[in-house]
Amino acid sequence: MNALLLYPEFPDTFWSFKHALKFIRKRASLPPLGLLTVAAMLPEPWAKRLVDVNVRKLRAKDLAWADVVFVSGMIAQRDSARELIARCRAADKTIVAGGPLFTLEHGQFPEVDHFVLNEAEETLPEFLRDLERGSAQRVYASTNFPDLQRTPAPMWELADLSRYASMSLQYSRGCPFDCEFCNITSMFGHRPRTKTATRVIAELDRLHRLGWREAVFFVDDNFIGNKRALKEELLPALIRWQKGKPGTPFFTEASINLADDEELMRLMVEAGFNQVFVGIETPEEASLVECNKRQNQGRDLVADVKRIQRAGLEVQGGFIVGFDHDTPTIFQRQIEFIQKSGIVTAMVGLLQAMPGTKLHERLNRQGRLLGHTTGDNVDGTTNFVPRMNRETLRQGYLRLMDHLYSPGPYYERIRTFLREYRPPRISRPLNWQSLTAFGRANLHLGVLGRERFHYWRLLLWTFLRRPSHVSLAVTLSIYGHHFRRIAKELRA
Ligand code: B12
Ligand code: SF4
Repeated sequence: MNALLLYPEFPDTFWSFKHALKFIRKRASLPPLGLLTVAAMLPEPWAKRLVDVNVRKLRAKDLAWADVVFVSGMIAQRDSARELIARCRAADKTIVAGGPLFTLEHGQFPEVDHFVLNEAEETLPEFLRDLERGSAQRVYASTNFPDLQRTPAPMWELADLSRYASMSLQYSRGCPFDCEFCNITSMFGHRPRTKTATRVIAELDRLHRLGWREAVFFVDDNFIGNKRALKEELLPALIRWQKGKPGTPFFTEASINLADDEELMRLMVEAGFNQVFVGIETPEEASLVECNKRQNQGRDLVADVKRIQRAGLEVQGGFIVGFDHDTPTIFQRQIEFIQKSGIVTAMVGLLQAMPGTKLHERLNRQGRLLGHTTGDNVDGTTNFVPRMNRETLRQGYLRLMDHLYSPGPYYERIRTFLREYRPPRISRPLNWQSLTAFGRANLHLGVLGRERFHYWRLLLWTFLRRPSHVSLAVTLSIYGHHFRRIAKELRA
């Protein structure tokens, strides 16, 4: 059996990092870990091939080779998934679909032969058994949350690693919190399920053997869901693993209560973590209550962010506007908050109601739903009737994005952040990729770019005041270039 694993294209958005990836000559930020994991669960004798359309085109000869096509994707990849499925259908291939898009919307893909939904550890074995017997059903679904001990190491060897900026690896699934707009708990449950430290180290060893020496993203929903396991098992194991190696930087996602635990932050930094994405959402307390973001309520969020930065972790922040309690003052308040906190990579989205969330249920009850979500909350659209006037919300959002990413405020934020940030424990030797990226940044940002004055001023400031952060300052300047381009496209 020849199994083709197919990953649809992402739209060009803030998260695609497309305009930044060009500086390091990469095609995508991360490989499709779900498909690589599914590949490892398929029978060993099957031949497997991955086509990630973000990295290379799907060719007719790939389809001719395949007996069965396994398609994955998120809602944001819906359009590309449709196109790819139509091509597979035209080539008369058996199509099997799974992953978040299909788990939530399988009713909308009549051309797909088999849906293997939810977590593949639960549903795939039964499908494979039925397929072998010639009695495969149309839909396999499950409400169980499997033990991650059953998850095999992903088959990274199927991906052309050189095309990606970072690799991803998963330690846990699930989150103890219950934010109204988030579908993580309905998809993966409240109880964080973790792999053992031994398993994670084996996966890292595998990546290392494949020659991977760049950053690794722990794609956990909330990395600190089980603090005890982290402190006693995983982080000490990662610290030992890093010893004697040039140093692999790690990054992840965590809730703001990370700021309360000095020991945890110290261990994470020692283990090689230098970046963490935190859902901050809003400085408006009433909106935090509205969306049940308990862990963010009643706190000095700016002070929390600074504490994490001082520990040696760059904070990337997720922010939302469009809550029922937001008034037109929210845009300026978000700007002030973000500038003060020095969160350089601030992903501000318009609230969208994703299927499977409590928000979706509430808006449905209130008769306010307008249709499908695009699945990409930074594209300036929303799928429900907001309390704020719709046009005021959209215009306020566009102004907020323009302001945050225009050169003045953006470069100012980098300085605010670098003043606070402690040098990371894992320092990377300069390599050819960083040197050429530096050359390209000097040309595109320092000579051709509208931001040239800000760019050179930042480099001079960093060189004099924070010399160990010059390369980070260049990286953040490159991200800024991407964000500005996307903000411009958003307005167009
Ligand atoms: C890593 C990640 C990313 C990476 C993706 C990199 C990549 N190439 O895959 C990046 C950072 C780019 C990203 C971006 C976005 N993401 Co994202 N992301 C994740 C995250 C944290 C982990 C995904 C992962 O790798 N998991 C590990 C693997 C092993 O699990 P898995 O993919 O779920 O696969 C399992 C099953 O789903 C199943 N499976 C998966 N595929 C298939 C296929 C077949 C055939 C079968 C049988 C089974 C199967 O088997 C696997 C093993 O059980 C998830 C959260 C989560 N826990 O899933 C969100 C998540 C997938 N992202 C989400 C969203 C919304 C986004 C954005 C749209 C964010 C935004 N602000 O709008 C953007 C979209 C990108 C863009 N516009 O450019 C949502 C998706 C919701 C949905 N239903 O579509 C999630 C679930 C988080 C959330 N609740 O908000 N994301
Ligand atoms: S803390 Fe994050 S992952 Fe957990 S429920 Fe809230 S938004 Fe979702």
